[in-house]
Amino acid sequence: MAPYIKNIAKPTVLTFILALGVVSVGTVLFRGGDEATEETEYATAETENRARLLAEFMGAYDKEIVPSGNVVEMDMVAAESEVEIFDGYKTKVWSYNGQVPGPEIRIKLGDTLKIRFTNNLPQQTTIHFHGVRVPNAMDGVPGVTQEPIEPGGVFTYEFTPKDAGTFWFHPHVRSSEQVERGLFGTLIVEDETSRKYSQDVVWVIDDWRMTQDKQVYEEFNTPMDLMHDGRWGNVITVNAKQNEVLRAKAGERIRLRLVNTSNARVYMPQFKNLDAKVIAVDGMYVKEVFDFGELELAPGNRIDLDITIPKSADGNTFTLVDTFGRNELPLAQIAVAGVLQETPSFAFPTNPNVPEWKEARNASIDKEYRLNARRKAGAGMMGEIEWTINDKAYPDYDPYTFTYAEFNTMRFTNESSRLHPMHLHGQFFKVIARDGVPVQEPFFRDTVLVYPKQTVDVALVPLDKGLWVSHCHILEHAEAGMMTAVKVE
Ligand SMILES: [Cu+2]
Repeated sequence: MAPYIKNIAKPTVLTFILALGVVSVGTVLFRGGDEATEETEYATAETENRARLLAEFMGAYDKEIVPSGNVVEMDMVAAESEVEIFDGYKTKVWSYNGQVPGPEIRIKLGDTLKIRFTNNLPQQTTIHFHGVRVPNAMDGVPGVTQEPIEPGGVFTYEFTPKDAGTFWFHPHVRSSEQVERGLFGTLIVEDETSRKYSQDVVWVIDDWRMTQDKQVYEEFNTPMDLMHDGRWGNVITVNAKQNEVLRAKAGERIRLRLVNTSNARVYMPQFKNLDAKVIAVDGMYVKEVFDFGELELAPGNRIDLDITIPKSADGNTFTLVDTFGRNELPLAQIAVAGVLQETPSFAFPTNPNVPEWKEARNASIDKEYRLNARRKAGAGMMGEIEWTINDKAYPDYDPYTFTYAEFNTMRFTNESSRLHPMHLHGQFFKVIARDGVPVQEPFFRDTVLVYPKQTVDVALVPLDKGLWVSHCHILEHAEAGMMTAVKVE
């Protein structure tokens, strides 16, 4: 694997070293005494440490993608439609191409995806491709990267993904309503060299608040939703079914991709009596695989599993259960019938170049996001609340600037007593500490769950320039102001 930022990192390290010289000279000229010396030593150590952390990042992403010239073109229409989620009932939804989940788009790394999109909804909309490092103008954020697409309007999304993995897409206009009504789909970017899994399957996990007659409950952003952890529903579906079953043979090796498209519900999924290894998180391969079962799948998150069905399991059923809440909830099943004689054999796909960043603990925190809520100005005692980042509710925000291709750190400080899965567009980051205690997560993320009153420190080397929003992926919180933006330049 060629180091991705080979060309960038070397001059940048050099720049650090040059900067060091300037700092030392400046200090000697204008300040004197031990205090200044200590300060200088500290600054020197910090700068050198950051240079090493940046060097450690080299090669962490896929090699630089050269578009293959193969363009995958498709039409996509968002419109009102009906689907059968419950046997014998038609549920009114908003959907992409008449399907819920929307299309499972599969392309190969290097392919260019071109989507001619038509908005036949009664509202404005856009499409955001979650986790995909797209050119900024393709990021689908109204007022930031594009104008909203009016009812009847069209827009062409075209980009070449830079990373292989499991991604998904959804509107970024009134998303707490539009996603809940059924607007989401998946984008699978396959590796250039495919591995011979017996099956490669996506399970889209969604949570709905339905009425007795199996329709989407049409009050969105209720005061209760806003005050709590957003809209938690009463029906959980996998691929828009309540009883999704994956049929497999004993001995099969399956890549199973879990995607949480829920507005607000957090899962801690586990398989009962089935050994599954996590090979990717939020689309990106992990440094080394680990046992599945203790990783939250918060709204926006993806977890890719590598599962070998034991040869002895003919006739068995394995259930994926959610263990996040007090009661275990069954989500979907793998039903085993028959035996595959030869289990596919190959090494777990991993990315050994994910940096450990052990010394990130010694780097200072560059930016902080304080997450909180307040009553809206002029609202009464029972009035609406708004969710804030650094005391501002979107569209009011102060963008932070991150330096392109350098080591940056950021802290999410949750001052509230609610959950906030924080998502950053256009960049991957790595969690380096929780509540100030260094942690080792052997993977990058694009969304991290921040628990009440917790701080989560992350580090990133941004490689994609532009203005990128960062927001809580509890869509009701985002809709009520919990969104800001960072500039990468
Ligand atoms: Cu939130």
